Amino acid sequence: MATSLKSLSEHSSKNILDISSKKFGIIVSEWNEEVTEALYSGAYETLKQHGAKSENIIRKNVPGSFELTLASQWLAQLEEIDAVICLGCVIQGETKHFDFICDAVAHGITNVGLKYNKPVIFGVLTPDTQQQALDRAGGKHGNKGDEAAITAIKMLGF
Ligand code: DLZ
Repeated sequence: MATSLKSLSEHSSKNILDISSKKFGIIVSEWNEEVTEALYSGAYETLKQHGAKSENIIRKNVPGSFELTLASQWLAQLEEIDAVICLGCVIQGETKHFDFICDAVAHGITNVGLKYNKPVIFGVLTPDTQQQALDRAGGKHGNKGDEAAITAIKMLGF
């Protein structure tokens, strides 16, 4: 059975944080929009369920996952933003750029998080097929957007 992220209630209570005053940036890639919109819904609702205020959740779109890095920098450099969640979907069968895009985003947003000393969460699906992506965007394998939001909250409570 695949492992999944522990929910906040299963997580150590010392890491649970009042996020009502925390400000989140969520960046959504428009490629594979059906998938990324579902990831966004999951992330947004999870933040709200854990106490984030809707006015403190800032959404920005980018054309594709490759652009997540620069956009995450634009948000992370803002003093008022506490954490950034990057959502995208790169489907292996559809692009020879798969490895380039995935590597670039993974390294890029890692560097942004280190540079600005803030959580910048990798919520990018990298499946072989669209069905596998849908299965992880509100389907039978849950929603990785929820998990990205929970990861952001856990990191803020570190
Ligand atoms: C070009 C491209 C391709 C072929 N496939 C995807 C994909 O599956 N998922 C995704 O998020 N973006 C894709 N892109 C677009 C790139 O991320 C990027 O937007 C362009 O290369 C322009 O920089």
